[in-house]
Amino acid sequence: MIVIASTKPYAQKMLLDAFQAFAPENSFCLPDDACATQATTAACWFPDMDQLESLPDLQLIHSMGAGVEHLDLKKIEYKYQLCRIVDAHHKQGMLNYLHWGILYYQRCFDLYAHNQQQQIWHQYSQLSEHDVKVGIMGLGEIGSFVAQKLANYGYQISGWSKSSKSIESVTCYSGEAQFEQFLSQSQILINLLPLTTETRHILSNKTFEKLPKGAAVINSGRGAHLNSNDLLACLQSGQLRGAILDVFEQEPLIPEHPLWTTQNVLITPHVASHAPLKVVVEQILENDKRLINRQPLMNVVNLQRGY
Ligand code: NDP
Ligand code: OXD
Repeated sequence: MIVIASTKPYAQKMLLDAFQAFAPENSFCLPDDACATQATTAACWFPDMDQLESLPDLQLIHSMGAGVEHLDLKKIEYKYQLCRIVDAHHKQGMLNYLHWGILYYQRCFDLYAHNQQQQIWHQYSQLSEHDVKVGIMGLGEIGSFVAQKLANYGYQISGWSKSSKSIESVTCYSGEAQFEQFLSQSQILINLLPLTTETRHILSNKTFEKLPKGAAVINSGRGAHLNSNDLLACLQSGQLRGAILDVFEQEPLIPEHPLWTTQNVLITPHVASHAPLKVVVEQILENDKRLINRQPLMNVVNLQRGY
């Protein structure tokens, strides 16, 4: 039995609709239903952990997305297993979003949008993929896929991760010691890190000042990776050319936030990529089945690392 658990009304509705559409009848319930006492797995997005802790048979907390920072890992540790979604469509969706973002700068669409407001007709030179240096922070399930595909398109790709990696046609850096060298190669910096205590506010002055002057930033990791005051200052000074932001510390982004109206900032509402809901439901059901049959679970999160 799966219990659907989100404190966010939009996510609770989305999950309930998805389970109604794709799961067998009587295989899921809401936390207040009587059958929630039989739930072995919780499908979660910002769940109420106190409520979940009162369910006697619960063993598995399952994120409905790739990220798990919306969960209180301290409460999960030692008590529950934790799994997340890993999916091919999800990776492809992110590749599409990031390729669009790279082209936006590569082909100067940011400059043409600006020029249009002033009725300026000016043609910029056309860069090829080989002329564009892209740096990807995070070489996990999604980052390594994106890095490999973009390298195949002909971009000069560097990647940065915690442990060292080897990916064909991608220059791989790892750890604090190689971060600066990685940044110095990144005309377009993409963030695909998970949010942990180590990566919070990693997109700050200290990072931006090590990028080549006029670099662009695309944040499709998490909002709290970004120090938005530092971003605004670096856009103002010209250290950064622009930013594409998909994720925010508070979502939805509040109406009065200066990012909405800053020149050279392009905002999307946490849509860089979503796994299809059918896949989300199928993976959660499959993991619940494996749990009950005492088989190894898919896409287990390492609770010590926090991702
Ligand atoms: P993974 O857990 O598979 O990969 C995480 C990567 O980040 C790994 O390569 C890891 O290094 C690296 N990393 C973690 N901590 C550090 C650190 N301190 N220093 C350097 N590298 C580090 O995650 P996914 O690829 O599946 O997803 C990444 C994130 O993308 C998600 O957590 C989520 O926040 C975001 N996301 C956003 C979406 C959106 O629509 N905006 C959609 C999907 C995901 P190592 O390999 O050495 O462990
Ligand atoms: C996420 C997702 O973690 O959509 O953002 O999977």
